[in-house]
Amino acid sequence: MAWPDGLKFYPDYLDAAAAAALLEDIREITAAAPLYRPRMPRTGKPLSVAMTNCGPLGWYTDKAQGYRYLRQNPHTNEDWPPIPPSISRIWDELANYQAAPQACLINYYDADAKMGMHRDADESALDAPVVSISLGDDALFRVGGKTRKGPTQSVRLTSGAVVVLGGDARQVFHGIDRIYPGTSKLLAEGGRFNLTLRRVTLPA
Ligand code: MD3
Ligand code: FE
Repeated sequence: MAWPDGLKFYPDYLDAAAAAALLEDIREITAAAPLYRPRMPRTGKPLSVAMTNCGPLGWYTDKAQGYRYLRQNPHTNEDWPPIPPSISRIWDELANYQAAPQACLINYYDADAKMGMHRDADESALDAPVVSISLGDDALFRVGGKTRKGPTQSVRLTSGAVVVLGGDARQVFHGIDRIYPGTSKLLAEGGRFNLTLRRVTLPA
């Protein structure tokens, strides 16, 4: 089975020094906008992944209002921290899009966290790619097609890997089946960060 059209995989995009520098920037962001446990719409069931954001918009979910993008962090009532150059440069290098990213969702996976198969559909700018950056422990990423049925394939995402999901791949089902604890020494506490850079609204 071939990769979905528009999925580009860069396994070793960041070297160890670049990954460490990016992690320092993530530490500053999580100091200002601490990781929280998002909750599913309606049920209020917590996700196993902890999240925060940087950028003008942040992806958020809670029981009462469900999935949406917010200009301010409901936990601090402040703007989300800005996207640092260590992150925005990766969009500039790979996204091939005429406008800047508006949201950088920061996911943190501990040894037991996973993310079920889903599509990212809360953005209007579906012509823009999503750029994903992995740091820390390896993860088993699963990608399918545009419907929930049908074949899937899996790839192990290692620290420093970048995936660009554009074109048809922008709307495919995907998820994280598991983390491989202890496979990276980058995070002292273990686990994995994944950053996804997103354009939310259509550029003017
Ligand atoms: C394919 N994150 O935050 S990144 C997410 O590793 C998300 O944390 C996973 O799925 C993670 O929504 C996977 C790879 C990825 C991200 C966004 C996509 C794949 C995608 C959007 C559309 C299609
Ligand atoms: Fe996703």
